[in-house]
Order: sequence, then C-alpha cells, then structure tokens
Amino acid sequence: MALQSPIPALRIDADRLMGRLMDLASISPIEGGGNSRLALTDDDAAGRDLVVGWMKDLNLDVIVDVVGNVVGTWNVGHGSPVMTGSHIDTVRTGGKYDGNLGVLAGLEVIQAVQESGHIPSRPISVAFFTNEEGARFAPDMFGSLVYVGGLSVEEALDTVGIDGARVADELERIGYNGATPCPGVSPSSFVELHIEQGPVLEQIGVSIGAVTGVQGISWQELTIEGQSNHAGTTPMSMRCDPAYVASSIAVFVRNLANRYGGNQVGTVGKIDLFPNLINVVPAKAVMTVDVRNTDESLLAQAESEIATFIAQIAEAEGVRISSRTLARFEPVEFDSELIDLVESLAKQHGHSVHRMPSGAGHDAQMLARVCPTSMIFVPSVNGISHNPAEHTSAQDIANGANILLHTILALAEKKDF
Ligand code: HGY
Ligand code: MN
Ligand code: MN
Repeated sequence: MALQSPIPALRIDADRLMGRLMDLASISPIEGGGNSRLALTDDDAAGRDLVVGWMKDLNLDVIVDVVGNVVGTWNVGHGSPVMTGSHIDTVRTGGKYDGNLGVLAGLEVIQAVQESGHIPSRPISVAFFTNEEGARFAPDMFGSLVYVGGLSVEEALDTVGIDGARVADELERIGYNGATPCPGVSPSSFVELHIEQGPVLEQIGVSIGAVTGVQGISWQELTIEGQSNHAGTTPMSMRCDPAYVASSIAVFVRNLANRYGGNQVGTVGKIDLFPNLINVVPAKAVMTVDVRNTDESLLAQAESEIATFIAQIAEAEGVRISSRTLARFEPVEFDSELIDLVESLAKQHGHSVHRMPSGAGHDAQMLARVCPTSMIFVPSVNGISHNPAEHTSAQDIANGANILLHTILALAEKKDF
C-alpha cells in the first residue's frame, strides 16, 4: 500500500519559517545578501546557538555528539525516528538558503505537527550536521560521514583545516564538543529539503525536484614545488614555474570536463602561490581539483587522465607535484519508495515535479548508508548558489516545506522499516 500522510490538509506556517530563515541569515551577513559561517568559527557557533534555542523552545530532546552534530528529537510514538535536517555552516561567500532551509523547514514541520495535535507513530528528529561544506576542513559532509560511521571520530577530531586549526580544538573552543558518541542513532528514514543550487528546475519550469541520488565527488589538493627565481633575469628555458603548471592543470581540467560532456564537471577553486609577488617566479603552488560525475567509471577515468597529465607536465617543467585526497565519494542512489513518495505528494499538492540527481553533495548521501533516504529540491533563481545572490522564492520555500511535512508524516506511520 502506497505511503500516505495521515493529515493531508495540514500546512506549515510559511511566515514563521521565513522569519527563522531571515533570523539565521542575520548572523554573519555579507555584502550581496548572503552569509559567511565557515564551520566551527564563532559565526557558526552563533548560528548553532540560535537553532539549538529554537529546538529547546519546541521541547525537543537535544543532543550534541562528539563531532558537534546536533540532533533535536520530538520523542513521541515508538521505534527509530524519522529524521530530517541538513547543515547551517556556509562557504565563505554563501547564501541564505543552502543547508539552512533544510534545518529550519524540519524545525517548522515539527512545530506545525505539534500545534495540530496529531501524534506521529514514530519520533521525529531534525539535525544539523557539522561542516557539511568542507570548505574549511575537508572532506565535505564531514559531520554526517562521522555520524554514519564512515570516518573515525579520532581521524575527524585530528583534522586540520586550511587555516591550520584542528577540529577538536575548534569544537572545544565553541563549546560543541559534545558527549554523545558516533556513529549516531540510525533513523528509520531520512529526508532532506534543499535548494537545487543549479539551473535545472527553473529552466524546465518545475516546482519540486524528487532527487534520485547524488553524483560522485573527487577532491584533491596538489602541492607543486618548483624553483623560485627572478622574473626579469631568468630565461624561460631555465624556469621550473609552479604557477604555469597550476594554470595548465586548471585548463586541462576544464577541457576534460567539456570533452566528457554529460554530467561531468571539473573545478579548480583554489590556487595559492608562494611567495605570491609580481616579480618572483613562484617557489610553490597549492591548488585544489574538484571533479564530479554521476557515473563512477567516468569519474575514475577523469581522475586517471588528470593524474597522467600531472605526471607529464611535472616532468616537462621540472617541478615536484604531490597529491592529497581531500574527499572521494562514489555516486549514491536514493531509496525508490521515498522518491516515489516525494513525487506522488508533489503531484497531490498540485506541483510539477521532476526526478533528478543532485550535482551538489549533501548530508543525505551519507545517511543513505544507514537508512532509506531521499531529498526534495526547490528551484534556485538563475541556478546560483555558493554566492551571496543565492535566492529561492518564498512560494517555492513554502511548497518544499509542505512536501517535506507530508513526506515525514507518511514515513512516521510506516511500521515496517
Ligand atoms: O561541495 C558540495 O557539493 C557541497 O556544497 N558541500
Ligand atoms: Mn548544502
Ligand atoms: Mn553548499
């Protein structure tokens, strides 16, 4: 029998949800209307404190685990909880909605159900996971990966960020070095509401994305060591120039992604030169390569081609290149029954709906390791994200939150997980 919401007429309080989104967005605002709350910074801590306060206002049982993941649970019914949530850390030039929407919509769902007087058959949890972005500490989906047992607590706590800070020290400094052990409680199911962060839904004029899975992700850091020298006196034939090599790798990655086509993407988002001066051939370059594909064999092939190019150009230019893997996650398929549920609820509510994979990484891809999981997407205006201009309309936000509401309510009545 297909899953159904027990109270289909219920709706979330859209104004209350928008109010909380704007309150959270008022913490560490940046020019252009976005946010900068890198994981485990004071700004992240301020956001955490605000959301934990809202969880406590709803009388949720709030736990903080050993890597700072926070889970608020409405302990009603029986059995393992239906869980929703996302993240509230942002990239340095983040928007208001990436991650924040999933956490605050989950909070709103619980409050709307509490106020309706309906008692779900299962507990309902809303979580925010530590360092989903991976921008300060790699890998991304860091906290949810530890939560599901995919990264050891010891390794996680010892992780050092791009600024030299250590995760354990930062957790302690901001007061989120919790006591609850990881791996955490496996929910009966997990569903995450998130902005699409891409152009697809807007371009096809569809309101809801029924997310089928997440593409594979490969992150590596390359350290390129050459010969620092004088920009004016050093003949071109004598140069071992890390900046030239880093730039060549960036061009190669771009051309490879265009050559593969399809879902292949490739990004060089970070190149640091040392000493980074106008009249010095650099001694060193440190750069990152992010390549992704929905097809694991193509992703592996891309990694192999890049490795071959790196070896060739290192030889030709006479530089030494070392590589460090920062993240490597294979593509994830979500649960077909949950995808069907999201799709049918969207149609029942009169929305157009489109099945699609996620180009961005999400905590849901980690929870999918331990329970049936899916995601709900809402459109991103102009497909913009990881940018202060990130925007999703209030109507799309309300649509997505109402589909999340009834997805959670239906899953809370499902006995045979
Ligand atoms: O990189 C990602 O896809 C995510 O935003 N962490
Ligand atoms: Mn996100
Ligand atoms: Mn993000």
